[in-house]
Amino acid sequence: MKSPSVSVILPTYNESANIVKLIQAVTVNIPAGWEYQIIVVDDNSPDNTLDVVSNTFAGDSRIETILRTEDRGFAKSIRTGIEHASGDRIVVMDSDLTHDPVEISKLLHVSDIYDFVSGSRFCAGGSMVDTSHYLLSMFYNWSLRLLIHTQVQDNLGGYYCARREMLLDLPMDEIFFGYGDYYFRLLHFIQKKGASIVEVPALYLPREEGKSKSNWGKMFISYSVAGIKLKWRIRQLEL
Ligand SMILES: Nc1nc2c(ncn2[C@@H]2O[C@H](COP(=O)(O)OP(=O)(O)O)[C@@H](O)[C@H]2O)c(=O)[nH]1
Ligand SMILES: [Mg+2]
Repeated sequence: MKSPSVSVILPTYNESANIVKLIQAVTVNIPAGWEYQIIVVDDNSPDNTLDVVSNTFAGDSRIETILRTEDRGFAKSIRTGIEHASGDRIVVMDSDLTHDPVEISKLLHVSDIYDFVSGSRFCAGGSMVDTSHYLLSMFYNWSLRLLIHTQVQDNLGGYYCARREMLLDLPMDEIFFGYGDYYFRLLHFIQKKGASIVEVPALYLPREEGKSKSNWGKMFISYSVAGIKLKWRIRQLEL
């Protein structure tokens, strides 16, 4: 019988100080019996993240790199990774070690039953080490849920496992643009499709090395605009 397989997508921008530790941690957390592929999708990081990966894991064909130089961006990188992937399941996670690879086996296990499994900070047992970030995100998630009526509590987490075929069948152009806002568009279109979604608790850790590219003020505005645009789009599609 064919072994189950997973592709882990790691979008990177200037993560040379985190990426090796992350790939090693992902590798040890893939359950026995699973085939895997780790795809680092990099937007031409000036800190040479991709060279660090290629040099450290040279000769290991399970670790793949994709260099993007055009039409760059976080959500578009994730789309590139998904379209390149060959595993039956896809895991997407940030590359700064905020998403703990220790959750991978749980995500994979639950994805035997559900089409989409979201590692959530806000369901029972989920949390975030950075309390102010946690509270702000929680407030923001309430507002988002009021606006777009997603069925999950964490609409901005971005740590998930899904069936590849289900993801590829989504309207990708409607979803994969922008930054973390792509995640609530993804959840909306999965929900609309009638696929099964479940949240499992996850603890989000502080970024280990380097700096976040997010700016709270800008993010607040751009995510709010993205939420309103999605609401508008939902109305158009329902007409
Ligand atoms: N490929 C790609 N990855 C990005 C880009 N911006 C951020 N990332 C990666 O996306 C993840 C989340 O970014 P981060 O700066 O930590 O944002 P935060 O978690 O919202 O504070 C990290 O793995 C980054 O390296 C981008 O433009 N392109
Ligand atoms: Mg981060």
